[in-house]
Amino acid sequence: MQLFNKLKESFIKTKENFSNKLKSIFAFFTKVDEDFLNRLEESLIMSDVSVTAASKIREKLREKCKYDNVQSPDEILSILKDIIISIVDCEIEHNFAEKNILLVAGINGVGKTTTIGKLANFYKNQEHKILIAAADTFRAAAAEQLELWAKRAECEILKKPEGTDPGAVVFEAIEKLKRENFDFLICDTAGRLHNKSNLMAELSKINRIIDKNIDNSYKKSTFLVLDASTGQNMMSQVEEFSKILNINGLIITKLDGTAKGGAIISVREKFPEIPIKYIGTGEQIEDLSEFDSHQFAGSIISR
Ligand SMILES: Nc1nc2c(ncn2[C@@H]2O[C@H](COP(=O)(O)OP(=O)(O)OP(=O)(O)O)[C@@H](O)[C@H]2O)c(=O)[nH]1
Ligand SMILES: [Mg+2]
Repeated sequence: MQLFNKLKESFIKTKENFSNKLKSIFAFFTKVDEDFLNRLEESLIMSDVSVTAASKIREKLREKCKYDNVQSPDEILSILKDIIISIVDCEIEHNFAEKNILLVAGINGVGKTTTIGKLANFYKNQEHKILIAAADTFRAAAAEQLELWAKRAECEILKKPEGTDPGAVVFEAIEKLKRENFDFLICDTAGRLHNKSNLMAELSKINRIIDKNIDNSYKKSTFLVLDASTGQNMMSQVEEFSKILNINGLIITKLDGTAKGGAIISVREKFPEIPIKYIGTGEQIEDLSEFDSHQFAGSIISR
């Protein structure tokens, strides 16, 4: 319950944004007609829901209301909530593999390093033995920032001097992972290099090194971190990184500070095959939650 309240708080700006718009639609409400559906669609689009997703929601709502002869605003909201759940729903993974490698990618400043600290803490609390690899060797002090997180989470880190080949860091970390029997290796990566093609080439190389040096007794997952405050821009980031990486999950950060949480619906509608694994709801180590579609929809849709 406490967690749910905390999550609700994190979505407060998105919720305000949504509910203010819904209120103004329902102020003129008489029945579910074209005028009402148009207004609802518009207000979704103004809440960072993509045009495609908004029109899908509108059509589903129209069908359902016609079929069930729905009239009251409360019934409509409850249907709207279910439609949103059906779009954003993803499975939560309750059991982790015995040996895991997580590659964490994303553009600069989205929250990769912070999220790795939170993830390490999250897995550590479930009695797993964690190693973090500081494969962002480009930005000055990146490894030191990660080291602070490793200290907070009380887990080991492998770091090398600035400018070291990040592939070499990851290679060494994999050796250590095998030798010392860690349950998780989490690799931080750079968000910015000299230019974008360098960044993508470096990530591809790190990715290849991981694939070459593990057998299938390891479960490798590639997570893309996205900053919710960039709204629908998240979609082009998924597209870009998908060109070079097989992304297994998304982590959406900074939901606590933005009204653009509606963009989550757009992302899930556009990339239904890529689940949202975690959400970031603040700057502290415990501000990470597994993404839960019911909680998300319940937090943003209410009167
Ligand atoms: N409010 C809030 N801030 C966050 C969250 N996650 C990260 N931040 C902040 O975002 C800023 C950037 O975080 P980093 O973890 O350094 O981001 P990064 O992706 O590693 O950045 P680069 O290494 O430069 O590419 C920091 O000030 C974090 O405290 C979140 O969920 N909520
Ligand atoms: Mg970083």
